[in-house]
Amino acid sequence: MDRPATLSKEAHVELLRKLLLGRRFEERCAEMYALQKIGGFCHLAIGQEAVSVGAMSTLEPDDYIFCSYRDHVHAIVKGSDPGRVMAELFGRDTGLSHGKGGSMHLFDADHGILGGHAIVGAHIPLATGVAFATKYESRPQVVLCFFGEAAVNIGAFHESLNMAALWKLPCVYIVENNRYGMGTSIERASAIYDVAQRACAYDMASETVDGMDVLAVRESVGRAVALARRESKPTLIEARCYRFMGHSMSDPVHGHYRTKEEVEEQKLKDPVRRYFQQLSSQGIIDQAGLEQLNAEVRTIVDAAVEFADASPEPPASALYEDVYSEPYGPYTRSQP
Ligand SMILES: Cc1ncc(C[n+]2csc(CCOP(=O)(O)OP(=O)(O)O)c2C)c(N)n1
Ligand SMILES: [Mg+2]
Repeated sequence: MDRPATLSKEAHVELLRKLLLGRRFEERCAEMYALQKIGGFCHLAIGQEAVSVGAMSTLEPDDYIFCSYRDHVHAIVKGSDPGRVMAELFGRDTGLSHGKGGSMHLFDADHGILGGHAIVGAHIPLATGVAFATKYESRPQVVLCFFGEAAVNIGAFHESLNMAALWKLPCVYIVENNRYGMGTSIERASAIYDVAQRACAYDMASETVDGMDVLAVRESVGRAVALARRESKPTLIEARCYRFMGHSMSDPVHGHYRTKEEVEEQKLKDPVRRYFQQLSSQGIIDQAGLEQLNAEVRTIVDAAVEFADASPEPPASALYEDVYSEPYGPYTRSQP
């Protein structure tokens, strides 16, 4: 793909830096999981980073995102402190959710990150509701809602898309189609494989994009975000990508549902290496520049691990905190 004129050399390098940060952060998560520093479920997005990095590069800082349990890279790229993300994974009090949410429930309202959701597709109506709220209150924010291709067969997906199209809501639905829902391929679970086609039922704009190409994702989501921001209209984007690891850290990389050859073939499209090669062929960065970026992000990841490891666990009394929410914000009714 040609380099879009709108991106400066620095902006290209920044995109590559974010891809590298996501990759190095999650490689370290895998190590920390093996060392039992991280417990519970842990789903890595290694191989899929171009979707979140490309999509988020089109946002303003106060825009909102919702995502599934495969959420570490999304949170960091949207602005969460990597140390607080790692601390959450470690179950520490300094974590984004005070160690009570864990890997699947990263939440950082200050950066517009409204979860981290473990129930497949459950956040699609929530994202639709927040898009409704921004429109209702005439606020300029848009919402990006990320989910896997297995979520498009649940009822809430269809109910949400119908309402978003009917009420013209500023929501961009981004399907991270990595071809598998745990060990079930899309061919075994879905009547149609062309996920973007689902938008036709709701007369909604849609695009299919190569989710292993960060610039292609950026362009596609950029169009959708502009449509949402200027005309308050939703879009469904299918980003075709691939996860290089197992479904979660407790699953094998290949399992019985895909072959080693398939994984190796997909790794040839590694979005991080591919973008580096693209930039290096254009003279934007060389091997030494890549090594410097890698050193920079490794320092950030090292510091995140140190911070998490040195942080205290939440006190036992925290079990009783945040169970019920206090009423707040513009919807709070005055108490009698
Ligand atoms: C409602 C619901 N049903 C089943 C599960 C168990 N489950 C966890 S992840 C997953 C697969 C989801 O696949 P996909 O949406 O493609 O996302 P990916 O893991 O590939 O990112 C399933 C079935 C769940 N969490 N929620
Ligand atoms: Mg999937």
